[in-house]
Amino acid sequence: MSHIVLYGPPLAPYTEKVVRGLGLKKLPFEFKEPESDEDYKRWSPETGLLPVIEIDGERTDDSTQILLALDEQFPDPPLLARDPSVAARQRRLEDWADESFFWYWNQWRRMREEQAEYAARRASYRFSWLAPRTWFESLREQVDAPTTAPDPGRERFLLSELEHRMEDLVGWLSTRPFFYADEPSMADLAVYAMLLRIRGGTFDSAQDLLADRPSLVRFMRRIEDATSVAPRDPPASGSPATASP
Ligand SMILES: N[C@@H](CCC(=O)N[C@@H](CS)C(=O)NCC(=O)O)C(=O)O
Repeated sequence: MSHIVLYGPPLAPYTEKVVRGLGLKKLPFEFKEPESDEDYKRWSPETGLLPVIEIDGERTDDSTQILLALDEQFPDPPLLARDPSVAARQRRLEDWADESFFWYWNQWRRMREEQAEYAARRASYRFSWLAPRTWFESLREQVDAPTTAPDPGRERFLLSELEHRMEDLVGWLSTRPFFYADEPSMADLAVYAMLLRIRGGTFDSAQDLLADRPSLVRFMRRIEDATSVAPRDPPASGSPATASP
């Protein structure tokens, strides 16, 4: 029996993908969660990114490469369909899920940061009029004064984009239990990890848009059953485990 250690932030979608892959293959593993920036550098000296897996002392980074390495060493059940054209579609979908989640997460986080910064500047500007100040401080206040408020349409735009991506998934899943196949693949694990963040509230009301799509809700349940891991929904708000997903 191989000794497997998985290093990663527990709530990150990339870690989730790998946890589910190990669950699908019924491979026991030890889990190590980073506690500092140093852990990222120590466990992943080349990129500083986690997850990283260690199989009998050999380390692999990047969730996609990790799943491919697991598939090579523990081929049953496979994480890609035997039919090469189906496998190619699964690889593309897996990549799409990782990349699109990353894009939405960055946009969403930037929007929230800008909103918080604007609110803080407005509050401090308002109260600054009460305090005595020098001409230089007065000048700086003019420069620092909050100008335009963040565009309220941005949130609506991102939510409607997320809704379109969910509609894409509904169409691609169609009536199949998993994407393009009857058995789960690495594409399903990546999509599941992305949907889990949505279900957990990372994108606020996008969780209602997901709940309104029963085929995706059932898909998530099928993955939870197939991977023998209980749902690991993230907390209702906040970041997915670290500064970046
Ligand atoms: N493409 C990589 C992305 C991994 C990644 O972005 N990991 C994040 C945590 S979810 C990370 O390590 N961030 C640390 C940093 O940005 O310094 C994968 O699929 O594993």
